[in-house]
Amino acid sequence: VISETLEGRIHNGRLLEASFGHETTALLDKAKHVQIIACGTSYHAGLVAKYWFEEAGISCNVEVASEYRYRKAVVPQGSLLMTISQSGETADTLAALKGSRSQGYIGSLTVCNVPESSLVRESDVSLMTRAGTEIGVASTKAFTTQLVALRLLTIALARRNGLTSEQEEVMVNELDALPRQVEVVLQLADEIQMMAGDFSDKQNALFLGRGPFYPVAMEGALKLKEISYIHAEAYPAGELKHGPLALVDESMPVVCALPDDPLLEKVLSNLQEVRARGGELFLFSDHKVEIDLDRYQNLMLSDIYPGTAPIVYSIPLQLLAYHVALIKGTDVDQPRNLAKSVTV
Ligand code: F1P
Repeated sequence: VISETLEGRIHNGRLLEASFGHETTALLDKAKHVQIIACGTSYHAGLVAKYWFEEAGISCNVEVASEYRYRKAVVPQGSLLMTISQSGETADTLAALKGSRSQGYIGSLTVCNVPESSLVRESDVSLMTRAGTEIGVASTKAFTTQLVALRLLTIALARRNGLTSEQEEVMVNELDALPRQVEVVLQLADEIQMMAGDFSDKQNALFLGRGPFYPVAMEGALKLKEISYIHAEAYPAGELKHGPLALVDESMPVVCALPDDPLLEKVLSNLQEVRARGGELFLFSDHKVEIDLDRYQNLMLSDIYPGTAPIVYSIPLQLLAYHVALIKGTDVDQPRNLAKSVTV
């Protein structure tokens, strides 16, 4: 087992490049296809990575381990199995990895937070997220660090497909700017607390997103469910008209991240549909985005880079769930019915 850290090469506190050891690099170089397997929050991190890997020209599928382990998967030639897990002990993910041995994968790589875990022991190479101890049952910092790890992997994979040194520098600089951007988002806590007040009497909430912000919306909905017990669902914004719109009325809060990206106009038109049915909008938008809607609450985020925007926009959604839970008086660290590691 090759255990590597993910800082890349750091000089004077600056990330200079994303570099992995030669065993990891050799495995990444051979991979024609990536199959990601994970559960819960880690699965959502994998879904974000799918968008990133595909942008880099690498084909990728993502599946929950609890299904994959029982399926007779047909594995394309040259496939790399990638597992993602905070604990490294999730029984479904571990079983999927063990079962994959006879399926013809070129190797297995895990993105994990616990060096001495079973998943790390059972994988060919492992990348440690080093998020520290997750005290709460609901993953938060494990999620953001998993995304950082997956972004570094995206750089490594993109190199094979002709990533220029200028493009690589942009991607590395985006990661380097993350700590400062996260600090700024954390300063929105008071405003997010105010927003959270409007959720405490709600039974349901809808989270919308497009592109990599769809899995970000899934993660926002999961956090709200896990710690505040409000029923929350995420939908790709374009699917709204295929069913969930029937649920939207004045009592339905709709949460949406609005980064400055190519799908923005489409998302805004989906939000018009929500407003036309009286749905209450809670938005987190890039400061450059012009919002032409009749009523909404919005918090603005500035100078967020496109490559790392899914990481930054996850944080206000985590904070929203946290403040709703505090207002409702639920235990944010120990939600009912949930275990930190699901080992059975
Ligand atoms: C997967 C997971 C977590 C969730 C909870 C139950 O764990 O679904 O995402 O927050 O703790 O387990 P892991 O494989 O990432 O440790």
